[in-house]
Amino acid sequence: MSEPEPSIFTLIIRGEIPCHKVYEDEHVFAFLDINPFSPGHTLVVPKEQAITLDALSDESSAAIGRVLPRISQAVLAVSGTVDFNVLQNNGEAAFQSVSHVHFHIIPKSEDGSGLAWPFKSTQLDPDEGARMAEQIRNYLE
Ligand code: DGP
Repeated sequence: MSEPEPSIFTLIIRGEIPCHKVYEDEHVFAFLDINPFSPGHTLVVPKEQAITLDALSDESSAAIGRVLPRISQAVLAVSGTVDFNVLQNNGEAAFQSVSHVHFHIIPKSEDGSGLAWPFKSTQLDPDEGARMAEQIRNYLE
């Protein structure tokens, strides 16, 4: 099978497009978002070019999980914030614009910069909830 076209993040990881890098290890690369929601807004990206999180290997997932808290601590310390969101979009309808898995670390400051709440919630129906949870448990077995 032929290699996929490199994503813009793969080009950044390879050093072919400049970025403000903040972290790199064998599996993970992190840099400042070019369109920050707030100062310090950072993207944490697996070097593996999976498009969405559900397609990411266990190895890359573990590597991301290992460093997300530590990179968050650094972003918070430097941006002088305490609150933050970790945002991870998958698919166009879910606001993903770059087809390469990435986690946003977005400081939320008291002056209001950062993410605003755009989501609409509903009430979980108990029967539907029981059915859905059982199906997911079965799938995971
Ligand atoms: P998402 O909507 O979750 O796919 O977010 C993609 C983010 O990637 C968006 O916040 C802007 C950022 N981005 C896109 N292209 C570049 C780039 O070339 N450099 C940097 N630093 N960030 C980029």
